[in-house]
Amino acid sequence: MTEQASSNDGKRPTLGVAMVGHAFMGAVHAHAWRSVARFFDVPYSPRMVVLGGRDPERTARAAERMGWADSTTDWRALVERDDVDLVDICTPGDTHAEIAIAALEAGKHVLCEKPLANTVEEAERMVEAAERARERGVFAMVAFNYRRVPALALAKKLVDEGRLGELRHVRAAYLQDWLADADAPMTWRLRREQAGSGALGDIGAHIIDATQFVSGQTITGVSGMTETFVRRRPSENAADGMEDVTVDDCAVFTARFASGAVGSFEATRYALGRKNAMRIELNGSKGSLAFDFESMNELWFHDGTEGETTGGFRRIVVTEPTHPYIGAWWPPGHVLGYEHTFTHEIADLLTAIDAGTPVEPSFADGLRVQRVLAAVEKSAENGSKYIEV
Ligand code: 4PW
Repeated sequence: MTEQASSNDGKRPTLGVAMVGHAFMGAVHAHAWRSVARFFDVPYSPRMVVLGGRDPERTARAAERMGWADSTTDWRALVERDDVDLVDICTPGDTHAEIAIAALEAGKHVLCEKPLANTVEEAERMVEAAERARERGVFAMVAFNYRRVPALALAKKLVDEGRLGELRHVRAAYLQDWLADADAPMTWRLRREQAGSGALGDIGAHIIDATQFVSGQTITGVSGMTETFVRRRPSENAADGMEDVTVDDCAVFTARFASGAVGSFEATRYALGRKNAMRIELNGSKGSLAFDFESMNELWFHDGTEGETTGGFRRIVVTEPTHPYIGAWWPPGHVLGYEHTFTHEIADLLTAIDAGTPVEPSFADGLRVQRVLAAVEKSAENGSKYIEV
């Protein structure tokens, strides 16, 4: 580990950051690394030291565009660098365990994209590595960014304050449509060996984490089904121009929560017209909450204690400085976007590293989600049998 928190001319100490992967997630993480210290009073000034990728020219171009000082195709050398304090992993799931464990063993903090891994076994090894690293003051976070949507952070606050009372129903759906066209080309997200699973792990993982986070309850059992609607897709990698899709296109499952609440979950890439509709509704004995990411600055709240005359769902526009994270940004009514959730995540991570307080979501939280994903797949393979998590 380098001289982290080394002096920076009396300013905030620098924290050397390396990132592996520079596609969609890499771009949004890089954006957050660039902006976090400009808007949040974080304890470190991140220095974007090096970007890792597979192709030297593409990686160098991405580094230049995104603001990384250097680039490399050797992630092993990247995690060993003395000027790197934290490794940010934005690669497909099949590489998460190897890179994260190597980085933690090298004494680097880790931020790892979700789902944590492709299997429960990999996730368990990552948790063990994170626990060993923690004893040396090294932190690991899994990037379930939606926890840092201000409206969902507010939802959690309302639940924690008891505004919903006893939780009864959780209703969650993550709806996209980018695969609805049967001619859409093959991508790594449709290969089990790279992605682990399909819609289930990619977007179902988000609603599993988000509902557990907001409700404060863990999922204890599931019954599910999965489907692959288009089994072969155009591919440059295949001799005959077509490649088998080896993951689910959609997953539907019911769940029990530790408190006795029940939930329904749906993850699909075939909901025509829905682009990134991550929807969550919670119904309790005293009130209800509803959220849809396509209107991410809004939270709907019904206070059942108000009575019928003035009750009813009301729209909270989550842009007030008193709302979570908003104080760092714009005046009321000037809405935030997808990218801000990553800035919030990194702000919280830097604060926790400095304070030595637990980082959330931790790798253990990531493992918890991984166990639910595995249980849904097992249930689907066994005719939707109820499987305990
Ligand atoms: O993590 C998710 C991705 O893998 C994202 O938040 C949305 O769904 C956008 O792309 C996928």
